Amino acid sequence: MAIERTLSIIKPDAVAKNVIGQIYSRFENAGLKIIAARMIHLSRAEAEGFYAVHRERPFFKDLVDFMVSGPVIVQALEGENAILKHRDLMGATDPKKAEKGTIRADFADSIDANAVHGSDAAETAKVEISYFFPALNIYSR
Ligand code: RTP
Ligand code: MG
Repeated sequence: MAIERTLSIIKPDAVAKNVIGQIYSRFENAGLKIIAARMIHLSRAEAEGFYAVHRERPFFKDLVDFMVSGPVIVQALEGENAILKHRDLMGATDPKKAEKGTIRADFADSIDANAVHGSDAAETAKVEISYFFPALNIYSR
C-alpha cells in the first residue's frame, strides 16, 4: 500500500477541550507519523482561503466564524493509506452520525464544532499541506 501524506487540523473546540494529546495518540496508535505541526489562530482571510472550495455553500460563514474562534493545531501526517486511514479515525462530518470510537463521536459537539479536519483526497492533501507548511518544515522519517 502507498505511503501517503494528509493534512489534519485539530479545530478550536477540541483545542479548548484540552484533548490534543488524546487525538495525537489516536494518530500514533494507527501508525500515522506527525511530520510537521504548528499551533495557529487563523485570521479570517486564512480560514476563508483554506476552505475556499466551500465558499458558495450555505454553511461557509458559520464554518469560517468557527475556525477563527480560537487557536487550532495543524499537522501533516504520513503513513500507509494515510488519507483514508485518517478519515476513518475522524468519523462522519456530523458527530451524531459518526461511528462509535471515532474522534468526532467521542469529542465533537455538532456539525460545526466537529473537532477535526482531514484532507479528502491526494490532490487536496498536497494543496492543504503546502498551505501551512513549506517543504523545509516537513520532517519525514
Ligand atoms: P473537514 O473538511 O472539516 O474535514 O470536514 P468534512 O470533509 O467531513 O466536511 P466538508 O463537507 O468538507 O465540510 C467542511 C466543514 O463544514 C462544516 N459543514 N457544515 N451545516 C452543514 O450542513 C455543514 N456541512 C459541512 C463542517 O464543520 C465540516 O467539517
Ligand atoms: Mg472536507
